[in-house]
Amino acid sequence: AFGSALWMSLNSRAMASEVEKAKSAQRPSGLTLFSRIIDGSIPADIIYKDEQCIAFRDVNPQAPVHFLVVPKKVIPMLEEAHDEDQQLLGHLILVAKKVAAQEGLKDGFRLVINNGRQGCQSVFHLHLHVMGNHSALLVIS
Ligand code: TR5
Repeated sequence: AFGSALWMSLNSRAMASEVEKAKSAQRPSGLTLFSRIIDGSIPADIIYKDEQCIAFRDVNPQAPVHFLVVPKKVIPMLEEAHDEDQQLLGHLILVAKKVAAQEGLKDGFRLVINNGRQGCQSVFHLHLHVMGNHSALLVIS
């Protein structure tokens, strides 16, 4: 048990340092890629929009239906969301559900948030992946 506690402690320290690296390496100086999609300067297949968020198809789909729900507010990663973002985070999940229904995902779907480099996050503007119509065993990487 001690060995495993030690491993967990070392491992969580290593993960924390990876997250720090991801933050400093990826923090955008200007608009994020997804802000550019939101402002229309980069094209995307937009399937939903409201005053707080947008949904568009993932350019590299990992399932027959794969779209992203992205808040207009730039929160780089889930870890940087705060209590004041509670309403927005709830809204994103409800929009994910609504757009999943709009996309015909009647038999269920997966909702994924990658947080930080160790969590396989590559675009540092918070987003929810919604995936459906395929085996639930798929892993996003
Ligand atoms: O790895 P994380 O969780 O950060 O997910 C980022 C997602 O953004 C990936 O699934 C990418 O395939 C997706 N992505 C990347 C680009 C892009 C996109 N989805 C729609 N449109 C995109 N454009 C125009 N450009 C991208 N680089």
